[in-house]
Amino acid sequence: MPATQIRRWKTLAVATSAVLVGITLPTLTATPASATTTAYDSTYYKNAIGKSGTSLKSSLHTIISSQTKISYSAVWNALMATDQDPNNSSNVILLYSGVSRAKSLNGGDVGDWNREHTWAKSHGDFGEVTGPGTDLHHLRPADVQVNSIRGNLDFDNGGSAVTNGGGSKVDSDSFEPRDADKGDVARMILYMAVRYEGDDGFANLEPNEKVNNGSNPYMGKLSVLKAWNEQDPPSAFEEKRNQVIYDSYQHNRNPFIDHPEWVEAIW
Ligand SMILES: [Ca+2]
Ligand SMILES: [Ca+2]
Repeated sequence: MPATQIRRWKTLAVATSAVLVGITLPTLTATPASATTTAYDSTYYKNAIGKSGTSLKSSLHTIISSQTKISYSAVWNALMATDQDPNNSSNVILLYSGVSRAKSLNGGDVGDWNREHTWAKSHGDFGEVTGPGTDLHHLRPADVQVNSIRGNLDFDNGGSAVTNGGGSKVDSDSFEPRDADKGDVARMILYMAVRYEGDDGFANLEPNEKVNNGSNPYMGKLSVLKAWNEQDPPSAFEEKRNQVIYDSYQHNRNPFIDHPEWVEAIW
């Protein structure tokens, strides 16, 4: 056989391998969009890497429970930093509505923004004392009236449009954030489930498949939150606020913003 033909076949074999690799890779990475390695894998997350299920949840709980806690009054100024409008440093971006509003309009009147507990504080009854009630990883600026409409509802798809809600919906037993906030909400709720395991004087918070959870320490619906995590991957805004909380306030991270694929690895 001429040497040139052997070379051609070898070239073909290499090309075929490359194609096969090309076919295989998308299958291997068919987890949520940001299933990537991060700068923190070899440091902050080193004891969690390679784990899954309850083992991963337990490791992450230990890692993220090492944190600084702030008072509820300090939350105001913290949110002005974590949720600052990237296009206007005088404003914050409000959860659920997406509205950009002056930082100075913090308060309780119509037209103000206030401190939304994404994990409703009545679900586990942790209130506003320092702890889950002041944890910046689930606290967001929200319009006073939109916050009131969300109330302590569980999360699910469906309902009618919330007035000035940016596309968020509500019905008698659940709230659906606008599309751009769906993944944020999912990752905040699941952060709370991992951070609070009942070992620090507060309730063990967990997601479940129900609505109407009331004052039980549960938040639904897990299947919907998992879908939202995939549908709305972490944005630059969400990643920045995670970094600001880590660098300047609590010194812990939301693992699901760094590794959204860990939602499926645990639940
Ligand atoms: Ca988002
Ligand atoms: Ca928990």
